[in-house]
This record gives sequence, structure tokens and C-alpha cells, in this order.
Amino acid sequence: MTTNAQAAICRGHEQPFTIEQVELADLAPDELLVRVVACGICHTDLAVRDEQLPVPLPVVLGHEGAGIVEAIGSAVTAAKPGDRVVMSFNSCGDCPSCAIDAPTYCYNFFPHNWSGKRADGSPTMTLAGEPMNANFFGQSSFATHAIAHQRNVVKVPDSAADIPLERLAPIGCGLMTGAGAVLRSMEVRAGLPIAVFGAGTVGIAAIMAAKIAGANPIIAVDVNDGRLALAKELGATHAFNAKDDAPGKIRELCPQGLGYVFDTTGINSVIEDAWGLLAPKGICGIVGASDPSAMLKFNESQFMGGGRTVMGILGGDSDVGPFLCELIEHHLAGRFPYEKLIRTFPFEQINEAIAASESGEVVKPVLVIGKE
Ligand code: CXF
Ligand code: ZN
Repeated sequence: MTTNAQAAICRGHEQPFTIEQVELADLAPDELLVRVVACGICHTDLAVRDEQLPVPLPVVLGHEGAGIVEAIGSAVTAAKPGDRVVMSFNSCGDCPSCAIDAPTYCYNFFPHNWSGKRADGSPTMTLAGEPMNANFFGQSSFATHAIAHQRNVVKVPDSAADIPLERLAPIGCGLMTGAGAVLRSMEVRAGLPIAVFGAGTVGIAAIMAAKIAGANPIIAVDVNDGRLALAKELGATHAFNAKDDAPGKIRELCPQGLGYVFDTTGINSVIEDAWGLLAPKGICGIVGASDPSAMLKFNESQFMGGGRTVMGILGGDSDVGPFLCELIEHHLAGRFPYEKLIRTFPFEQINEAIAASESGEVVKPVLVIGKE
């Protein structure tokens, strides 16, 4: 039996999102029907709208959804009807990366997340009887209902029963990416200095995680003084405006170099400057979306002689369920106070929410789509 839903259709950057009636397909055995309560907006949604990523348009985006399970396929064990869940990215479960619990590097990432259909090519959504691209990150949560998969649904632990889903929703992408980069990818060690370039959701999540890891000092770099102030409130010990010789100031503060630099900007010159700040054995983590044709340059003898690492990072090396639950526990304990980044908007104001993100006014807009 198909399900009717209201979904925000994205037809490209020249048109606003419009909320229209769609139909969701019958569930496959490993899928769940989730009534979406809230969904965060991430820069990747906007990169798809702007055709910077190979996702077909028109499409229903949204990949930081949270909601309540309404129905499950015959093989689902991850959650049951009535459970509160958060959704994250999807993966195949069969490839060498999935085999070592590294699903952010799934060999079959594209068909499971970005093809607009299920990996077998079948549509999960129709609009006026015609297939509509959806299944974005295995969810498409800019909608009242989403079809999700066993592998990208996490049941909210009972300990978080009092945390509203509109706060839990964004944990499955940008926050997980920044925190995971520090705690899982780079495995930041206590007492070593770190600099984080870019104080958006990913950068500030990295800063909160660096504080959890005991890094010191924790240096935030951005061009926006408001964001730098927020970074300091949430864990940065120092904040430097990038327009004001940040590398020079960092050198003065840490003359021996940094244990870690983490780039969320994707800007070549920023990454190359950041790399130049590393101490021996230092790690340069790179997560920012960059120009696909960009090439980076590093000095070979510094690279080899200092045992330095340049590390590409996707999704903070999250293993989905266990890591999202770990972050929820940090949040409950007050160590991951990411609610300070959020502003909520009603679903109907999706275009206003996107504008607030793009102007830099709001770090993490969250759409409230349904009632808990
Ligand atoms: C993704 C990238 C691939 C792994 C999960 C997170 N980023 C989305 O914005
Ligand atoms: Zn995202």
C-alpha cells in the first residue's frame, strides 16, 4: 500500500523548493517507513541543488532526518513501529569498507545514497504517478514521511527519551562528521594542539570533540567573528580571524607546531597553510568540499621526514549506530552542547531556512516537519 506524503521538491538553484504531494512505494524487506518529525539542513543538500554533486534533479533532499517509525519491512530488526529514530547515510553492508565498519567509504556509496533510486534501480517515490528522484542518503527527509533502511536508522536510546527529535535530527551528518574526524579519524591525543579551519557545524563539532579528547590549545580560525565567538564558547581556547594572519599567530602560539590541523573549508590555500603548521607526526585532516579539479602541493621532505599525514575524511569515519549513540551520551552529559548551533523553522519555511544558512546567520537550521 503506497503512502501519501508532502515533500519539498528541489528543481535546481534557480527555483525555490516547493512542497508537493508525493507517493511513497511499498517497503522492501530491509526498509522502514518513518514519519519525519524534523530534519536538519546541511551544505550537501545545497551542493546538490547547485548541481555540484552527481545527484539527478528534480529530487527530494534532506539527510538529517529524525522521526517515528510507522511500519517496517519483514527483515527489519533495527527498530519497530513507534520507535523514535534518527537517520544517517546509507551503505551496502557487503563491500570491504563495510566489512570493517567503515561505511562512510562504502564502495557502493553512490547507488545507495545519490542515484535518486534504490540501489536496484527501483523508485521509492512518485509524483503524479511518475518516478521522482529520492532515497537521498537512504532517506529524503525533507518530507512528512521517508523510506529509510536498516543500515541508516538508529533507534534513539532510552537515555535520550527527553531530548526532542528536532534536536536529535542533525546528529547524523555534519555533527557526526566533525566530532568523528577528531575522535575516530585523527584520534586526537590529549595535550596536543589542534587548529580547526572553518567554524560551521563541522568545525564547531570538531572543536567540542577536541575538548572532549583533551587537546590543548584548541584554535578556531574563521572569517566570521560571530562564529569565532561561538567556537570559543564551545571549547576553543583561542580564536583567530583568517583575515588577520592566522598562520602567523598560530606559529607564535605554538612554535613547535601543531599535532593536528583540520580543514572544513575545502580552500586549497587554507589547507596548504594549515599543513605548513604541523609538528612532526602531525595529521592534516581534510573534510571540506573542494573544487573537484583542485590539486594540493606539499613539500615532500617535510611530508616524509616529519612523518606527517594528510588524511581525507568522510563522515568522521562514523560507524553510524554506535558512534551516534556515543555522541548522544556526550550531549546528555553536557560535553557536546550542539543545541547552541540550532535554529528551528517550520517545514513551510524551508526556503527561509536555507537563506539563513547561506547568509551565515544560522549555523544549523532544522526544519520542524511533524509533531512528536
Ligand atoms: C556525508 C559524506 C559521506 C559520509 C556521510 C556524510 N556528508 C554529507 O553531507
Ligand atoms: Zn550532510
